[in-house]
Amino acid sequence: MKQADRVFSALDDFRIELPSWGFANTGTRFGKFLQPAAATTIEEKFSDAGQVHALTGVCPTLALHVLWDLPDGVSSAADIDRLSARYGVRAGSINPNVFQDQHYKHGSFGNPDPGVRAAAERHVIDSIGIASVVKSRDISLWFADGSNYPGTANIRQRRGWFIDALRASHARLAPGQRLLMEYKPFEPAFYHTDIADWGMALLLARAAGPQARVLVDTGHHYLSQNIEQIVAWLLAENMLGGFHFNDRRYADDDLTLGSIDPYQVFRIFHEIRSYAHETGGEPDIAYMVDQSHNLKGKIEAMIQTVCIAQELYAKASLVDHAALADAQRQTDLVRAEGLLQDAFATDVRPAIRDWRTSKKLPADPQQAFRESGYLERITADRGSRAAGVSSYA
Ligand code: RM4
Ligand code: MN
Ligand code: MN
Repeated sequence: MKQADRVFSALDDFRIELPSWGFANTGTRFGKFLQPAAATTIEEKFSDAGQVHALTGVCPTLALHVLWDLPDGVSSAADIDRLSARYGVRAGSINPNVFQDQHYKHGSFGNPDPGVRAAAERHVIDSIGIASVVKSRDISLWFADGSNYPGTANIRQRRGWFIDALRASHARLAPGQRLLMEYKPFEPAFYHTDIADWGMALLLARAAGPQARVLVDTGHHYLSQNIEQIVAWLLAENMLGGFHFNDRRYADDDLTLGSIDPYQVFRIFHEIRSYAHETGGEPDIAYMVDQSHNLKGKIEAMIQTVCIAQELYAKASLVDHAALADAQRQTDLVRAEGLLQDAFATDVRPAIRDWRTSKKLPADPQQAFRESGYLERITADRGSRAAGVSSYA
């Protein structure tokens, strides 16, 4: 296949979900810098995501956060159909929140208090109900559970509580729905985190039931960890459910995907393309962005992320798998490595522009956004209201 054809067919199948929280005012634990254009209602989040989808054509779904977007549970879900019809994006993964309420101070599924564990389980089960109402497939679980000081938590006992609550939650899934298990090494807990790495997430997903998979947030690894190897193993185990895209320099920084180490993202995509090539089937992976920019313009940052993801995915689709297998067989190390380096060094931007034009999309979505006047319009409309601050961070 010609290079341009490879890029076209790779992009045809590549969809990226946007996070509703990426359009809201967020900050660090030291403070927030408010943006007048930030979305403060779910309608504004749908509207902003609709802009990104209209310009890139590859972001048809919006991840929703139950506490921030659907505070009244199933009854707030009723409006989602109207918003989807109006703004052209559907509800994506449903993200329960079992970390912000005061009673979660010592954990949710791992809390020593059975009443709090039950409340967390109820919230996850309610979230599964919301997913059914808004016709979402994935319920994406991230737990802040952990402890700050040695000896203060019974790690094995908490693991058992997690298994019980995950099984009970999994039992409520409708056919076709999935539970995604996200892991994170530390923060907010600084001594132990109950689901700290992919091994723990994998074991818990297996214990939960057949519809559970692991979610890899690219920022949730220690420095220098080989993320593509984790991806390769999860693919081989048929346990890779999805990604949260972002980049990191120090810890869970939520920087723009590929802004620090684009070759890492390329290598992750290479493992996925290579798995598809070898098995002859596309793995079923939900690609989602998990970034909420404090300094960059939110919509611009999303467009930039989507374009970078497409570029790196397209580059990974250029690797010549037959030649690579041959070089690996012959242990021709320099040729094998060179095949990856050549693909990574290829400028795929002209082919991506052509792909966009062929889909009647703007060749440069960022420029099209700047020329659209949307940002000026929402800055004036939203900025004139009393500064509303959304609940996140
Ligand atoms: C975590 C993780 C989750 C996100 C929370 C707020 O670090 O990335 O996906 O929902 O932050
Ligand atoms: Mn995440
Ligand atoms: Mn994170």
